[in-house]
Amino acid sequence: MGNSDFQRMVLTETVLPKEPEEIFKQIENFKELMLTYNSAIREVTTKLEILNDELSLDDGKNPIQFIKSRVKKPLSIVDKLQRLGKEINVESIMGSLNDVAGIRVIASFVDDVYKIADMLVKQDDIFLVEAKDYIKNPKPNGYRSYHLIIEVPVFFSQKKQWIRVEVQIRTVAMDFWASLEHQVKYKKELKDTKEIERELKECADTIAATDVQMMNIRNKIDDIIL
Ligand code: 0O2
Repeated sequence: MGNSDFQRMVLTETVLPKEPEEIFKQIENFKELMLTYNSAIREVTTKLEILNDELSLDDGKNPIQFIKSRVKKPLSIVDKLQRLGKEINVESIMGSLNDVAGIRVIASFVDDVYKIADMLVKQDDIFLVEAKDYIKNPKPNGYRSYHLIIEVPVFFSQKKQWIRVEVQIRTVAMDFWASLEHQVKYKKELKDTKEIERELKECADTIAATDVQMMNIRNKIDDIIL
């Protein structure tokens, strides 16, 4: 994400500070905020990588397949704040948005999703704001994933700041499904999506059953090996 996006946004009609000094102040504040969110992502990613390495020492298996992360794009931030009827400024971003820093953890098996979530929130420098279990309670469209909103302390030379990070944890199969379904939501050219939605729901249920079956097979293999 480029700061130039934000500069363009500030200088166009989206956000209209009155004075040039105000424009530069906003750009500087925004750059600092994005650095903070990036730092929070790095911290949480490192925590997850350490957990993954430690767990793989036990049995040579990695509960985490891979980790993706992103900081929300400036225009998406503005869109969301406007939808929420909030002002467009740093305080609003920090106070109203949970997902400016987003991490997606792709786990091997369903029980790994819970293991990873549990180990992360147990750490004493993590504050759990909210957990949503869309695996036990899937969305009506079939979406499954485990969501955490956490706060982590980010240390700078002069201050410590608690920063919110959204962590989505799901299996490879759930992630595959969500990527395709996301396109249906955001592709405006797609008009009549009823049949696609029905098929996606069917796939989501098949995937959920397969995920459980795969976990059971892994358990059987483990029992034989032990
Ligand atoms: P994007 O483009 O992925 O960032 P909130 O974010 O708290 O205002 P909500 O609905 O209370 O919104 O939070 P929730 O349900 O935890 O969903 C947050 C994110 O989860 C979404 O962010 C998506 O990334 C993902 N998600 C939730 N539901 C679905 C779904 O039905 N399908 C897919 N593919 N992803 C979903 P954004 O900002 O909506 O989208």
